[in-house]
Amino acid sequence: MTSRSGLVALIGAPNAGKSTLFNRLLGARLSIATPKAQTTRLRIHGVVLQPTEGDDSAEIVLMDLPGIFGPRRRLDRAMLSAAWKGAAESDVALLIVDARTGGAATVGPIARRLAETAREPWLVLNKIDLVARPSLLPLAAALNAQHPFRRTFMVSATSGDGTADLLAALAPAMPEGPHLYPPDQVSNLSERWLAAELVREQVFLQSHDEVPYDSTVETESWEERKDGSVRISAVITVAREGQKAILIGAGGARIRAIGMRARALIAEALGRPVHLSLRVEIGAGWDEDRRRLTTLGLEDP
Ligand SMILES: Nc1nc2c(ncn2[C@@H]2O[C@H](COP(=O)(O)OP(=O)(O)OP(=O)(O)O)[C@@H](O)[C@H]2O)c(=O)[nH]1
Ligand SMILES: [Mg+2]
Repeated sequence: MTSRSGLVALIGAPNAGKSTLFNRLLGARLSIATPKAQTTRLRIHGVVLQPTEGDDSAEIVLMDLPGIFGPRRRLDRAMLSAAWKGAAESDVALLIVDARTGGAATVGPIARRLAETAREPWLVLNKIDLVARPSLLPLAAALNAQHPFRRTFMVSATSGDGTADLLAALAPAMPEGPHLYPPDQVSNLSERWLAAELVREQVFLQSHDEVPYDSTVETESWEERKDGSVRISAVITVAREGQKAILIGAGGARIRAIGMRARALIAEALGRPVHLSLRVEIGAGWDEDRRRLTTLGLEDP
């Protein structure tokens, strides 16, 4: 019996559906996904153990990565560098393309660089539930004509269509080697991080314009209680006074709504009752501050 283990990068333009596909392949909601672009900021690992013919189960370490876009801030550059680093380290790199925008100018440069960076780039057309079937083959052919991909898949991350085939193909493509994660660990993300990310997801869903992009969330304290529940406090940092007022809302209505929804999702993820308290602080320039980005896991120390 041979043991297989490998790293699989999910790379692509913002909003292509990388995190949704990551969660679907994993069968768990580990990475936050929203309709807004540039939701993912950190590299997140998720482990899938996939049976293979004749082998032990293959360990597929999926890496969800930030989307590729034109960087403006130090935060953006750190996100971009995390994405390309993930592609370079991967055994297989999946280029996730929104099938509705596949031919668009954003995909070409990403595909070109991926062909230079990654050992084994595969093409994955996502959101096939939103396009007419006959348009998929010409799109796959056009992208393959620009950059020959070893394999091409068509999936819907939301319906799950095609995703079992993708996992079945990934397993034998993993190199031989010992597993990287102990059997009881499915992610590199700690519970503290996950809690902060689930609060940030609600900030993305419940605020608009530049507010989500100017916000970051950190878990400040974590207290396990005797009754089996956990008391968590988190701080949302924004860039300006006006953004703080927006997030708090009239009479505190918005921050209460964010807290209520995030609390329910954190409790579901942790499998135990959660008390969550949130506060909002102003940290002008946090997205340009190297030390701050390092504590957020986004810049190498
Ligand atoms: N209809 C449909 N919607 C999808 C599919 N996959 C993702 N979406 C939606 O597309 C939006 C973006 O999804 P994400 O998974 O956050 O995209 P992402 O590529 O991780 O985006 P960034 O982290 O910003 O780079 C969300 O509203 C998803 O629900 C799909 O297969 N079909
Ligand atoms: Mg994402």
